[in-house]
Formats: sequence, C-alpha cells, structure tokens
Amino acid sequence: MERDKEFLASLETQDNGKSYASALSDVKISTLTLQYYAGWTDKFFGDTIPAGGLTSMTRKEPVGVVGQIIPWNYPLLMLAWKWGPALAVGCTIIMKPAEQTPLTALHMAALAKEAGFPAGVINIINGFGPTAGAAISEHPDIAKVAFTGSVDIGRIVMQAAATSNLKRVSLELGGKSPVVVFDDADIDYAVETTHEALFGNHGQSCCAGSRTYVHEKIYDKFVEKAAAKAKARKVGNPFEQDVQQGPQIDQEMLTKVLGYIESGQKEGAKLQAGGKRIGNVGYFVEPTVFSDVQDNMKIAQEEIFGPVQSIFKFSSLEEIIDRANNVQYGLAAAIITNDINKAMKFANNVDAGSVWINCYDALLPQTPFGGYKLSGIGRELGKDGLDNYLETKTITMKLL
Ligand code: TXE
Repeated sequence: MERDKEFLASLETQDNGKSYASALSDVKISTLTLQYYAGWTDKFFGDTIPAGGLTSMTRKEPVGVVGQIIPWNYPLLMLAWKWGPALAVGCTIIMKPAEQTPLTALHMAALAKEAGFPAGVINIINGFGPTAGAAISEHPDIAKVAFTGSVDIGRIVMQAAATSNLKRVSLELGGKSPVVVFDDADIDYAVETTHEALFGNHGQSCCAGSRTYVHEKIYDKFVEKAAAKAKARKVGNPFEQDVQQGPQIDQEMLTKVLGYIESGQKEGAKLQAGGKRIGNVGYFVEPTVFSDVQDNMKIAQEEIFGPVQSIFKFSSLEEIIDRANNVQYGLAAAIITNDINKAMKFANNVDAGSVWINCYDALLPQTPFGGYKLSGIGRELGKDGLDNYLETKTITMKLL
C-alpha cells in the first residue's frame, strides 16, 4: 500500500470524487489501521477462570467465513477497518464493495495476492446490494456479516441474518451528530472545527457533525463567520491541488441533498450560504449553511449526507444535553469549551459511541468506534473491533 499510495489515491478520487489530498490521507490511515491490527495477531488470548475443583479456561476462536458489505463514502478506509480485525484473528473474508466505488478493493485484492495471502482468504465480489449483498447476508455458510451503510439496509441485512443461519451481525449505520460550541471557546477555532466536522468528505460521512449548536452569546458572530468560511470553500475538480470539495457521489445523492436544502427553506431555516447545485454537469453542490434551525425540522432530524451545515442556538448545558439526545441516532458528539466540568458532564450524558472534546473526527485505529440507538450494533477499531470476529470457547477440565 505504501508503494502504491499514489495509485490507490488516484483510483479512489476517480471512483468517489473526493479530493486527491483526502484520498491520500485515507490511504495513509488505512495503512496504519492494517499495521495496527497486524499487532493483534498474537495478542487475543482467553482467560483462566477459578472454578472450584475444576480447571476452566477460555479460548478465542475466529468465527469463520465473514461477509463484509461496505459503502462508497470511504471505500478504502472501510475496507481496512473490516479486513484488519478479521484477518488478525484468522477469519476468511468475502467482501462486497459499494457498486459506486468498486476499484480500490480490487487493487487491494491484487496487493494481498502479491503479499502472499493464500488463495481464498480474501475474496472480493463486486455487485449490487439486492443481489450480491443479499447473497452474503442470506448465505448459510457465512458465519458473520459486518455491514456499513444506511439504516434501512442495515435492517434488511439483520433480517436476512436472522432468517438464514443466525449469523453474527455488526452494523455501522448513519448519524446526526451534535457539535456544541460554548461561549468561552475560541470562536475562530470553533468555526474551523465545526466547518471541517461537517464539510469534510463533502458531508458524506457517517459521523459528520451535522448539528452545530452554538451558545446564544456568540451565535450571530459565529453564523457570520461560518457562512463566510463555507463561501470560501473551493469546489471543483478533485484532482486540482487546492480543491476541497469534489462532486457528490451520484445523481441519487445529489437529488436527495438538494431536496433537503429545499425542505430547510420551506420549514423556515435561514439560508446563509450556498443552497444550489453548481452548473449542470456533474454532482456539485454549493457548501450550504442554514441558521435558525429548529430541532423539529426535517434537516435537524434526518441524515442529509451532503455539504449542508445546520446551526442551532442554545443557552444552557442542561438544555443542550436533552436536545443533543433528541434524535434517533447516536454515533458521535462533540463539545468545544474550556470548562472541563461542562465537557465531562456532556460527555457522560450524551447518547453517542464517540465523544470528542475540543476536537472532531479523532478516529484512531486504537480507539473503538460505533453507534448507540439507530447508529448501529457493535464496535469497530481498537481491541473491541476484534470481538466482532471471535467466538469464545470455554474449556473446563476435571483432574482425576
Ligand atoms: O446506502 P446503502 P446508499 C446513508 C446515507 C445515505 C444513505 C443511502 O444517509 O444517504 O445511507 O446510501 C449494499 N442487501 N449512508 O444507498 O444502500 C450496497 O450495495 C445487502 C451511511 O449508498 O445502505 C452497499 O455496498 N447489501 C453510511 C452498502 O449496502 C445491500 C454510508 C451500502 O449501501 C443491500 C453510506 C441489500 N439488500 C450511506 N442493498 C455510513 N454509515 O457511513 C444495498 N446493499
């Protein structure tokens, strides 16, 4: 992967439309993730358990053949998150990349072959969800399915697993993650952090910070700066050096994102920047900012998965904890403040698998990631990520 990093990044940009710089960064993080999991190959041990006159121990065994279904927003990174732990514990893999982004997985398969993986350990099957994807989730000889994608398909995958062979299921689904900015924060840092939290990867990120809550004392100033920042974001050909945002993934997502922008305007949110498609070739959307967003609006509740920032006003910690939790998702949350008491009270009470204090998207190979509520089941990354691919066998012995 290190040798071919430019090629992998070019394929990813070609396939997905993300900027070449962020594709290169995805290659780097994917490589680090696989290196991290390589370190686990001899460290997943069981326990010896006090059992009266008996001797009892547990042994961690690979679950077997695993199916992995991944989306198009981070094709290579999602592959690394899924291959790393499965291979580290000795599973074999049947992976279905998203139909929009089939290329980097194929090159990774070639690299695996070149690196010496035996035939049959890593298998890539490209295809569409209802056919190739369903064949995995329904298959009686696949012991586990790991899925990243939409909530609707997550339900279908889980149903198929239940009605076939009760294969183990882990799901990483969508989010509607709050980022809370208190009035003691450095406003420029907060504007920058919340901007990247949402606009990174064109807003096509499961943990996008898609609800920006700003304290009333700094609200107007913040909105002004956030709108200026969005207007300055460079959209265009993702292979050009200073371009930060390429096209959305496809026509379906373009239509969906524009539909949400229309709905925000209809429901009374104030458009502060963007709001339109750019040109009529490709799937480019203006970086868009809404202020005066209310919690019950559609854009406040549903995953937009596009470059649309929604800014809300709040006044107290108690209020913001309730409001942050008032969605069906629970993937990530963040708070920007210099007050450790506020930060930790928020972190302890928010329904989210990851909470970031004074930062965002701190996704590290060594820290678990996954969702509460509709955001999913199970954790990827870190030591917890291994559990998705392991069975525990208890062996108990009587000495005669
Ligand atoms: O996802 P799908 P889509 C969210 C985001 C986006 C929405 C739709 O809100 O707007 O989902 O995106 C495979 N059996 N996320 O339509 O359909 C499919 O081929 C088995 C959040 O792209 O869930 C692809 O490989 N598999 C998200 C994968 O599921 C099936 C990332 C994801 O596609 C299948 C992407 C079936 N019946 C979208 N149907 C995140 N959590 O990061 C489809 N698939």
